[in-house]
Amino acid sequence: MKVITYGTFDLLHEGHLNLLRRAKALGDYLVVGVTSENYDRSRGKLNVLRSLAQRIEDVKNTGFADEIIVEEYEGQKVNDIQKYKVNIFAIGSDWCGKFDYLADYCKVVYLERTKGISSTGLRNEQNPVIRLGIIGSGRIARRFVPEAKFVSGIDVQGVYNPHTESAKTFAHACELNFYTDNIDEFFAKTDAVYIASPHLTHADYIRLCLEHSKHVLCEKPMVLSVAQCLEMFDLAKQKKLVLMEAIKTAYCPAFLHLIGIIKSGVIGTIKDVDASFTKLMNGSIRELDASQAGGSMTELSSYVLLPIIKLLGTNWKDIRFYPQMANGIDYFTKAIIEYERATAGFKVGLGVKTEGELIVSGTKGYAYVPAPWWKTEYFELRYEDVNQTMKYFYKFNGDGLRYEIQEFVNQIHAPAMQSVKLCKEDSVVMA
Ligand code: C2G
Repeated sequence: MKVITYGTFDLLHEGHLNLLRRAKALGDYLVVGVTSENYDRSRGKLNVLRSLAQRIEDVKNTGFADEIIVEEYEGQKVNDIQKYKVNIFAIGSDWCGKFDYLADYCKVVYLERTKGISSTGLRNEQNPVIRLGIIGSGRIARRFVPEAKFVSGIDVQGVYNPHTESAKTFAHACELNFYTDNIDEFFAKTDAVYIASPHLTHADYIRLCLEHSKHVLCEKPMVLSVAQCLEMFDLAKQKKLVLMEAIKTAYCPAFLHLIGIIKSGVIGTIKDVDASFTKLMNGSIRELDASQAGGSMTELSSYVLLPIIKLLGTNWKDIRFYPQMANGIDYFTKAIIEYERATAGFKVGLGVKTEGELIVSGTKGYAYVPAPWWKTEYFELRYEDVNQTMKYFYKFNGDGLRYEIQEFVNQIHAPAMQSVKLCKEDSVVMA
């Protein structure tokens, strides 16, 4: 009798051991499917601590598995059961009913789950839940709170705003534990801070947070000068704290895959990167207000610079801007960047609409990412021979902020590391 079971098996514990022991006892040959990192991410498990290789090793060391396979996609179970000629599918009782559809292929058994132990519990024991506070209570902050709920190990506790009424409304709407206009009270109740205040206040808040030993995730543009950027990162390093710029695309799985695949040479040598991001805005808002550092560049250039820097590096030779100005802000800017052996260009606008696409041109072909490329969900690799076109599909869950929040949590737990997804050098060039 062949039995199959599946799981992440993160921080392998007594519950997993009991499950594997009982599954094995149902027959005489046990196949264990261990979930891949990508599959876990796609099903919303963003918090797994051990790598796939480590988790496979852990399962192997239990001695219960006769064969270990990797589970990479939804729907794989049906294929595996047929491929491995499985008689029994076994899984813990927390999944009761969810896998009844497999009964068309083999017997389905739900084994009683071991009470009082879970990977989530162990993760929280290893790393106590981070109490996060938000500075600022505007539109971005409001989208952040529900997204943070998808990431375990972090809990949004409260909000600070010198305008008490705004903080109060925000805290009630987002069901937070507290709101305050007193920064000392705010710091006493938090371990880490998300800064979502107006651009010109970022630098002072970052400094203040770091001086109070708080990790910082700061909305883009983090700061508006190279000198300030270097100062902030130096201070973070000296205090052994995490400082991260919140550019959501940089942490999004599909965007990371796009960069990785292009870097692997599938379109030849990269010769040009062209990115566009425009968002029409009206009214008396911060984005259009010169006195609050508004304008297309400060609002949107972090996004378009991201693929350029990630693909062509930070050593550009020359950069030229062609802005369209009104009321002291650039409502549209086109820029051309020259590198030693490549070029790049971008368009950003708050008062001009363009197609928001990203095109990376190489000597063998090009990558085409349709609008909105900054919420990367789909891209194509295209060649002279149209029959060679490759299409890639992904999921971009919710507002997509959960990926940057997860990276922030990971960095806090491994503070010796700097995020490779968006590092100091990238932020400095953007500044
Ligand atoms: N388990 C258990 N008792 C616990 C914890 C987990 O019996 N206290 C069982 C789960 O029910 C599952 C297995 O151990 O059968 C692995 O659990 P996880 O690592 O949490 O993996 P899970 O997300 O349940 O993966 O395709 C993946 C599978 O659908 C399930």
